[in-house]
Amino acid sequence: MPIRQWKLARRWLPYGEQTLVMGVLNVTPDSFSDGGQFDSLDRAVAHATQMIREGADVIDIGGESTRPGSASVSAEEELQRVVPVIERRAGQASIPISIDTTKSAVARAALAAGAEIINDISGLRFDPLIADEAARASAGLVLMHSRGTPKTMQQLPPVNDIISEVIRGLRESIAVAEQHGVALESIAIDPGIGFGKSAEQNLELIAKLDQVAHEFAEFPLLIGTSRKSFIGKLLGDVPADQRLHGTIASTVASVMNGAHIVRVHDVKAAVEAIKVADAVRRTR
Ligand code: 7PJ
Repeated sequence: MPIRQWKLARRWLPYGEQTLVMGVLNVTPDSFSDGGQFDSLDRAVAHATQMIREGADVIDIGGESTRPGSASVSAEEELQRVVPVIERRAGQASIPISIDTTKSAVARAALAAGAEIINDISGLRFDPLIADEAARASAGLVLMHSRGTPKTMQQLPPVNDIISEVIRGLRESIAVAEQHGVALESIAIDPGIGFGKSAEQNLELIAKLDQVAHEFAEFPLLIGTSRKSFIGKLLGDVPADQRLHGTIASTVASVMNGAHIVRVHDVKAAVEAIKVADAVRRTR
């Protein structure tokens, strides 16, 4: 288990020995329904601070809900949501901030405000100019596999070999990133749990994550299972707020199968589970 380094805009992040935890910070009106702009800004910053206290290694800030079935948001609206939070948080710079966006204009503003990673759930399919922004800032770039758009992905005809499809899609995304001048050491890959996959295929991806890890051995492997609907389904259609223990099980399974970074909402629980999983992994 060699320690390797992921190149971000202003630092190198070691990975491979301890699994890294990426805490999710949604700055969308649905997550902060009441109050005005100022109130949601304060709440978002406080939430980030709490996740850092709980042991998060990266904060992933998103201003567009990319949940399957969701509508898109304009770049201006997305910017107004995320930039003030990044500015406030990056001012206290302790851990790197990631911007969860598929738009190059949002990525550019977020990097200027202090973000060090771009997390693109479309793997450069929606706006390839994201790669130019990553290259210019030498930022980290997460390339996630997805099919269709958030609006259409659950209606797409299923592919029959999901492992091959994820490997093919990620190779294509990496090639586009390279063409735009992104350094390979800045790229992380993600199989995109829940994005255009059936519940069974999500389980298959976790179960065979070692195959994906093996194919992309030179890249950090990120995975996000947190509160996703395949967990709800396994537990008897429970809502998102009752998926914590299922999330922990899928997170630990992912870590044992080669994930280097896990994207979660519940940082404290994930950090504790991963400390134990990492200790077992190191003893192997
Ligand atoms: C993911 C993400 C994921 C990465 C979302 C949700 C949906 N970014 N953004 N990987 N999921 N890299 O959190 O339920 O799995 S949004």
